[in-house]
This record gives sequence, C-alpha cells and structure tokens, in this order.
Amino acid sequence: MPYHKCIDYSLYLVTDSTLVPEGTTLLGQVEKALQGGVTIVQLREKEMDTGDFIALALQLKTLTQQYKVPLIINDRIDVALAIDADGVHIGQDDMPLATARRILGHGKIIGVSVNNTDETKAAVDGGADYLGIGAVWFTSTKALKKQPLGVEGVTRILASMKDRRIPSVAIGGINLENAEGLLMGSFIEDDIEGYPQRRRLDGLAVVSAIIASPDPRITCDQFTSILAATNKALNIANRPTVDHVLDHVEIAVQRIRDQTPMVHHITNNVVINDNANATLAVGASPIMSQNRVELEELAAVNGAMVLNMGTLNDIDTMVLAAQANGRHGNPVVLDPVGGGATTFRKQVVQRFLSEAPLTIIKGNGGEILSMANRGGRSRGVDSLGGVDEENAKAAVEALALQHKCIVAMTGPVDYVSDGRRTYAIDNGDPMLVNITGSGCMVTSIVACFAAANRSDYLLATVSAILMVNIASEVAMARGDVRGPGTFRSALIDELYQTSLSPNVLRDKARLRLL
Ligand code: 3NM
Ligand code: MG
Repeated sequence: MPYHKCIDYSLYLVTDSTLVPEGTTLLGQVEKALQGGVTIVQLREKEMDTGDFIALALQLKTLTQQYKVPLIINDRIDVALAIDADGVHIGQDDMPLATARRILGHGKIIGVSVNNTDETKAAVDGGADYLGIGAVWFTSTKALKKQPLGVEGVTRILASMKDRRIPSVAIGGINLENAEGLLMGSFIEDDIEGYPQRRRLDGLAVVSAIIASPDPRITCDQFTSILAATNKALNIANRPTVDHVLDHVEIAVQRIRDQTPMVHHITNNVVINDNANATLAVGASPIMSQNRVELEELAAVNGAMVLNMGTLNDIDTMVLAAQANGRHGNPVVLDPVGGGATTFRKQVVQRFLSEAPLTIIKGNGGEILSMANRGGRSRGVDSLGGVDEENAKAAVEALALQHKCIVAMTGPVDYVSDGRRTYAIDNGDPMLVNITGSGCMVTSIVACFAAANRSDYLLATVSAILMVNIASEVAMARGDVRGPGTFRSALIDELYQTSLSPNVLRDKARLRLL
C-alpha cells in the first residue's frame, strides 16, 4: 500500500491540449516542460476519441521515457493498459479504486483525487499510491463541483493522514505567485513516537500555468527553484547527496533500535538462522513463518517483509503475504535469489513483479542483470563477481524506473537506485563471499531499515548496505577472525555493536553518488 513506490512527485504536470498557445503543440509544450524539470506527467484529455487518445499517449510516452519521467493517464484505464503507461489518475466519479487496482495490479501507480478527509481515508485505506488534493483555488481549467480548499483545507487533509501517510500533490489554480505560500503554509511538524514527523506536500500539480505558458521550460525552471527554496527553508534535502546520507544513517539505525519493527521473512532454508540473528542484532524482531493461516495477522504488525526466493516452497503463500503486508503499509523487499538461473525462476520473478507490491528489490549482479535483460548469469545462487559500473548503473536505474521501486545490486561494489539517483558503495570485506547467505543477510538488514525509515526508502537501503559492509570490515579488523566460520560470528557481533555515527561514517564510508 502506501509509499511502496518511489516516485518524484515534486513538479507534476497535468496536460490539457485545449490550453496550448497558438503556434505550439501539446507535445512541444510538454517537451519544454520536461527540459525545465517536470518530474511526472499526467495526460488528461476529456474530449478525445479513443484512437486519437492512444496515438497521443504513445507519442507522449516516447517523450517521457527519454526524460525518465513516469506517465500517468487520467481516468482511462483502457488507454493506460493499451500503451503500458506507468499508472492512472482517478477522480471520485471515475472507476472505483479497488477495481482499478484489480485491473492494473501492483506494478502500476494509481492516484486518486480527494477533496476532504473522508475521501482521503478511503483512498489511503484502499491502497492509492498518491493523492491529488484539490482544488486549492478557483481555476478556469476545470469546472469545480465543490468549494476550493485553500491552504488551510489542504493542511487539514495532510494532517488527517496520521501514521499512514501517502505522497500527496495539490492541484487547482497553482501558479508561480502562490506556490511558495502553499508549500510553506501547508507544512506541519509534529511528534510521532518521539520523532519529529514532517508532513508536507510532495508536489505541485499544475495545468494552465505550465501548459499555457509562452515558455514552459522557463516556467518549470522557476517552479523548480521555488520547490528547492522551500525545501531549503524547511531543512529538507533537495537531491540527496553523500553528505545527506552520512548525516542520516545514525538516526536510521537508532530508529530500528527504538521501534523494534517486526520483519517477517519467507526466506530460504539455508539462511534462515543467520537472517534471524542478523535481524535481531540490528534491533529488529524476526519472524520466519511460512504458514498461510497467520500471515494476515503478522502483516498487521508494524514492520516489513522479506520475500526471498531461494527456496520456493509455496509461491502462493509468498504472494499472499506480500499483498497482506502491502495492504497494511509495510514495505516488501524481494531478494530474487537465483532469479535468472532457470526458466521457472524467471517466471516466478515475473509473478512477484506483477502480483506483489514491492518496495525494494535486492539481488546480486547476475540476478539484477538478468531481470534487466542485460545479460547476467546466475550459477546456482551465488554471485559471479564484478560487473562493470556503466552496466550496473544502467540496470538498476532501468529496473527501478520500470518497477517503481528501489533496486539494489550487491557485489564487490554495491549499487542502489531509485531510477533517478544511483549510489555506489565501495565498502565490504572480500571475506563476505566466503559465507553462504551474506547477500540474503543484506536483504534482511535492508528490510529492518525500511521498516523503521518509511519516509525515504532510498536512504534506508543505502544505510543498510553501508552498515553490513562496514560491519564486515570492522569484523575483519578485530584480528580474531581465522576464516569463514569465525567471520560469520564476528559479523553478527559487529552488526550488534556497530554504531554508525557521522564521524565513524566519514572515516569509513566509501559512498559515491553516480
Ligand atoms: N483537477 P490549473 S483542479 C485537473 O480539484 C484538475 O481535482 C482539479 O488546473 C481537482 O492548474 C484541476 O490550470 C485543474 O488551475 C487545475
Ligand atoms: Mg476524472
């Protein structure tokens, strides 16, 4: 459910072909807007025939793909399916959310328009990926059925989403003059479980101010500057940097230790004990149940789920468990163990991708390259050494964009991407490859971090991988490790001990933003 997809909603363009200035085209205007930094596009055509709509949508898809930006179709699920768009946006009078989800599956984005707290609750509970909150102000782009919300109404809706928050954009009458006031005015800071929680709009959805602009590129540059300036004023990192990660890893670890999230594993028989011990060592609570009867109850507990396909005993139960966790807002981490090794495993990966709400995919080089159709061999379940950086980056970015989740590829260098930003981690002792299941252990730790750090799954994943890798270096540096057996114990010790303060990290972390 909430927040499992990783999408940048900050500058959300909604199209309207009736508003383009004389002498310009919709595609031309959208391309300029993409050059100016639009992060997501919704094709909204209220009057167009289906054939024309599909033709236009296909052209737009070619364009948005060039800019690595998702394309959402307004209302028309048939058109979204026809062109394999990234998702749909539905209004309160359109197809019901549950029906749309059944048709589109979990791999697609579904946004819902809301105007009050009841609609908001229904959309969040129903598994929407994001909200369009509106209308903020009067607009000549659309005939409004209800009074505009104003900044105060938007704030009320944001505040109503307590701990179950999903990304939200505001829409209706937004322009360069009022954007900053809306972003700043709707920001809320309060305390949930001892941590400051910041609730704010994740983006601005704009029609006429961009589409009717004489130069959408300049207009979007200006919106982007406003978004950056408000982020700065609110002390929110604009584009996560290496420093941002290093400053936040310690609190990310502390959150696990404070919250003790439950991490439900359906993992393989080889690593089950080590995964449980590693989970405990970082401060989370492991449960290794494979029984279908209790999966719904387990999913209702705050935590995360590991879906490790090393031993595929009961795939249906794995899918059901992932769906139950998704419904309850828990992140789901897929480890596609041996994913490229056999035809059967390739099919199972495809099934998980379409039926399970995945938050993070964490595999080794062979598995991730194979999923991205960039070669990649799996020999049994072990990894096959180094992958060149260009290929690795391309694979994690493509998969993250395609499946709208975080993708991590582990190996001598680890790569983590949300599709737009990719980190490389050069840490990790070579001894890690001499114990079985060290990759599966990373997946467990990723799930622990994701469970306790839901507002930033990219940061959670990078933090987790840094932690295991640095713990492996510290373990080897102790001097009492004589081989894989003692290393295995030392690694679990160091996961338990390691405190990743910014100072320690600055000393040890070898993290690069590619
Ligand atoms: N939906 P402009 S308001 C498409 O309230 C749309 O749900 C709204 O256009 C809602 O940015 C709107 O030109 C139009 O004001 C917004
Ligand atoms: Mg509609």
